[in-house]
Amino acid sequence: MMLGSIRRRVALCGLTTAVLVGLTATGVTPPAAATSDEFRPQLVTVDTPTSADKALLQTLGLDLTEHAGQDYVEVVLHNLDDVAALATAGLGYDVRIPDLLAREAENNQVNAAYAATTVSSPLPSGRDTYRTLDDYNADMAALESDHPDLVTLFSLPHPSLDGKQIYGVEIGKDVRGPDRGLPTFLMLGVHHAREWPSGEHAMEFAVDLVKNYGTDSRITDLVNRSRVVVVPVVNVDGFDKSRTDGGLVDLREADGGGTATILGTPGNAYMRKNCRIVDGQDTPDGSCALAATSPGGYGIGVDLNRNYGGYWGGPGASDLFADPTYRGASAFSEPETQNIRELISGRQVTTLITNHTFSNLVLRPNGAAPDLVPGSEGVPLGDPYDEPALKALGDEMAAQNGYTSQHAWELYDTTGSVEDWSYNATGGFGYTFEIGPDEFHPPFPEVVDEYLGAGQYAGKGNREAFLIALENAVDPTTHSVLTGKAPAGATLRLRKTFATPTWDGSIQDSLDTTMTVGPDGRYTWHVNPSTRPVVMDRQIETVSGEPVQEESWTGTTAPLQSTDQEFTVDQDVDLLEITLDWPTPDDLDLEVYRKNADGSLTQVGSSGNFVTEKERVLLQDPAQGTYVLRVINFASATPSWTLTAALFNADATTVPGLVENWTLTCERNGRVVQTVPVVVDRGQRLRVDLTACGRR
Ligand code: 0X9
Ligand code: ZN
Repeated sequence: MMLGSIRRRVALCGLTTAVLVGLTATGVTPPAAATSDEFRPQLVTVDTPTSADKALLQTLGLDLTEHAGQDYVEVVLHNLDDVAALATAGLGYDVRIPDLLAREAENNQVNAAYAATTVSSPLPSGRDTYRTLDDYNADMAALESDHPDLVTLFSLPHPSLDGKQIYGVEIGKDVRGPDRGLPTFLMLGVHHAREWPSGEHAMEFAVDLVKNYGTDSRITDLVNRSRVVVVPVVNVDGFDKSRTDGGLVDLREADGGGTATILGTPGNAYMRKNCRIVDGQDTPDGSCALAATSPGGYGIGVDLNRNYGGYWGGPGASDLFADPTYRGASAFSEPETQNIRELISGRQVTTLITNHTFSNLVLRPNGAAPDLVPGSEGVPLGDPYDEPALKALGDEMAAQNGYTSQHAWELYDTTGSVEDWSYNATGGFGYTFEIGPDEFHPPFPEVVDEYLGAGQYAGKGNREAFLIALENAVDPTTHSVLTGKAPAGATLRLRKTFATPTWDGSIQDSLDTTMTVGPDGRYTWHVNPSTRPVVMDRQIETVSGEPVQEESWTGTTAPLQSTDQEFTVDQDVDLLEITLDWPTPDDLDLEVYRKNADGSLTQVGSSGNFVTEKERVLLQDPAQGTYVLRVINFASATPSWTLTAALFNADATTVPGLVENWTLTCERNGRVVQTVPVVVDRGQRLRVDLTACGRR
């Protein structure tokens, strides 16, 4: 198994840079002459008979697909550097699609012929061609205007880098009415520009639900019991470029037969990433279309499915801008991933499907193998706490679409993907569907059949798999339910703030969702469990016996102030445990820092429980040196506290995990009237009566 470090591209230069159109701070510069415009992107099958070969392949910075087996991995070669990288590494390959742009032209012909002879396809929408971005937006707007009680169209909070609005639809009974606490099912498409069927399947599912609502009893029931949110195109800039700029353009023609020497700008049909043109710089609105990339659309951008916060910065994501899996300058650096983060943080998404192409796979978290050790945690990742349930649902969906259900890491590691973040931050189940057997956007008739389970996919469609995912989203045994009495019309809010582990540290996450109590003065709220899977108990080293050293301090800290206490670790031990305790119901938090040689501080742990719970930070194999233990007072009083640092040696056992709570508030007329910490497990139905909220 490959270990932790970020893989580096060995060959970079030559053609890649020669055909890049540079974007300066002031705008677009003209294209440079290409040294070799004959090379067309290819899909090749690289021989990797041993795991060492696979590991080597992963170090080359190539555009790997999910399509792989025991002894091969399919790879897109975008330029001569890629060819050279394989040759230098001594890896052999067979060419499967020798000219992806020619294949593009061929598919376009098939698509045109299908559209010409098809009045209405059997898809829910009847469409007979791939949508453009405008088509998606028009179709979503039409769904809303044709079914205003069932569908709302919404824009995501952040426009794309190129300045485009990004839209989604929400489907539910009485969708314009107040949120009554139903679970959200989220369906995403087109994180990767070239993966057109991923948007089609998402959009068709939306149309399917709307079209069959009221006539199909299964769909009617599911829609009545949920809110379904569909964002068919997350990466609008990349998709637009891939969808509309696929052909080769002869610049000599554009130049009126003039002086331009290159044969053409490369088509962007095989672009993967977003439209970050210069790393760290905003993309001037409207300039994405002008930014040429390498043949196939390879050079620029951030891989949005490496930019989410879950284990961001770890293996299977590159720190080099030019690489196909570039993770971005920081977790959530891109507006497109911020959109999805805010969407998920503001709702109770109990299940999500994120669609990709290709390889006929149903992938479940995590993206990185369980034996890998994130720097931030110091212990192996292990399987997710919910692995048996995640596997069972993955297998059930795969039985419908005929895909292979497996761990996301089984082919290669990834970090920073959407469901690795969402599952670890919210506990909601998430899956990647890799649609299609063998190419990124096959002839459209295949998309039709694979959605429905018809033709060559007879009985094996995604429609049924999606419905099973939606059934899981509404099934109370797979999430948690809060229920009770509360004043009619009151707003209930669930909040939680915590640190989500990245590979080498953490990011601050905040979940904040609301619902409105119905006129009968009762509520039922479908929510994710209060304790995140990442902090649930698991097998690691744990404290045994008495501490080998222990030190305690007492003090007081004024409201909104903090107090620092230094502690030195001067021996090799297995665990450093820091606890903070106080006698009154106040809210003190604890942060732990490592003091660097230059006196600066690096945070190594934190604990921010609710009022009633005391704080504890546990550090595995603490490095020798000085630590700063920071007591922070969020309360209005000035409580006295006891801080204890203890060093332990450990045995391998199951560590009881942390228990986390939601903070449930009941608000009337914008004022918080009642606050209750709520601990609720998966599958649990908990009664919380908020009667005090009704009193004046
Ligand atoms: O690499 C990806 O982002 C996905 N494959 S693709 O060929 N469509 O690019 C797979 C992501 C699966 N991994 C995780 N979900 N962790
Ligand atoms: Zn993808």
